[in-house]
Amino acid sequence: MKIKQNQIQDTNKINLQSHQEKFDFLSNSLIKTGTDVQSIVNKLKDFQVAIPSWALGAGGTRFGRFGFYGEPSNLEEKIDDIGVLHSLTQTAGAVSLHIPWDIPSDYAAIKEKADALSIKFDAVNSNTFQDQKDAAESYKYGSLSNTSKAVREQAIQHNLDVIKIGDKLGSKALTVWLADGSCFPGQNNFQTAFQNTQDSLIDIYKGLPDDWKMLVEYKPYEPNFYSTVIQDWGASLMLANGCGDKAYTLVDLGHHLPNSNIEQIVSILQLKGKLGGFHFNDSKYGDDDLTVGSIKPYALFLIFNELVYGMENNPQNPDLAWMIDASHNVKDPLEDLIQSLEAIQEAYAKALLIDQKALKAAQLENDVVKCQEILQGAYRTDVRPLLAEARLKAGGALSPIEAYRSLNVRSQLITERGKHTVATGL
Ligand code: AOS
Ligand code: ZN
Ligand code: ZN
Ligand code: ZN
Repeated sequence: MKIKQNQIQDTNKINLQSHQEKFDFLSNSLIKTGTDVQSIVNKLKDFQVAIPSWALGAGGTRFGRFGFYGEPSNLEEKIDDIGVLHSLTQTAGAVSLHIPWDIPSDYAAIKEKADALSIKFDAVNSNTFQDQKDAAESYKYGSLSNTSKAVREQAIQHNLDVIKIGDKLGSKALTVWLADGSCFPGQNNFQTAFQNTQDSLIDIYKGLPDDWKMLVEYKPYEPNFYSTVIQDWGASLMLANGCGDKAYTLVDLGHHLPNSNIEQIVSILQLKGKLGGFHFNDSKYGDDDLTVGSIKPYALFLIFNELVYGMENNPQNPDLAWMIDASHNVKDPLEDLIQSLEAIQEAYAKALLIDQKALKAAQLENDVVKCQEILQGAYRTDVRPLLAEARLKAGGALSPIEAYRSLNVRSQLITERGKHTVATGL
């Protein structure tokens, strides 16, 4: 399944005139307020978000899983699916692989396929939260933090293997997310678990190529429900600092206790040059992994406000690895990812509309009302014509969901792959 340029252009024809009217109206009114519309459109065009290889099939919960027809059942098909997303949205130009779910059988062939679809290999993810077939040691009681040296060594070696696999594909970062922790008070010695994790991460770090980054993800709970070794950004930052300059904190939006001020975390990490990566999703309760922007779009906008500020003012912070970390229980995964990509671009565009100079001035005058007006003025603008314009310029669809449906992508995938396929993943 591959979408051709002329198919996209055909679907765009129906909406072209109304898009032009909407875009002209918006850009004329923005230009009057001194906004550089072209530069915003260009920034949107350049913004690429990695799709994780495990988000292309239906997820599930411990209560069950409802499959989705025509799911990709191997890495080639997963990359094909991302190709579909990228050709429609022009925003999904990268894949984030999960090892061992996605070990390529033929590296040259996979690279060629990804190249042909303009897809890059972003951060690679290790997995020490599941026992692998024929593994000598079990991660039941932890991996990098385990009290057993043999378990820790196995987990370290797995991460080193993941780096080697990623290196062959052109990845430049390793994301480490640990399920390590404890389910009951007294089960673990917090200090021993943390120190073991630090020492193990240092061993992995030693195997990191010079131009690579290590991204340390944190999460307050689940699957362990009493304590998690890397519970928050503070723990992640300490571990990253303990490793060295190439180690950074990774923020997953779903990995905070309720009402955490994520935008502030993001801001301070950038100030310290230590924000390395981002997992987008949305949630009402915890790590719900729902469609980006579906529950708390204003919070997402405030986070993007800090990201935009950081990208402009914090040269000490590197370029970030952007990824969607979502799970799909009831939606077509590809439609869900299209919605997420749209929500990310929308929040980014609104943040780019913020008049930073005026905001600074209002802050210096302690004009609290004005500060709020500036943020909310940007937030309340309907920026969708800017997104559509960026997609149009890049060769994408004016309305990706409409195009996906009118091109009957899912039914073609079912015809090609059959109904009862299962994607490897969560
Ligand atoms: C788990 O909760 C984390 O969000 C991870 O980033 C990710 O979902 C996992 O590593 C899947 O491989
Ligand atoms: Zn994540
Ligand atoms: Zn998560
Ligand atoms: Zn998540």
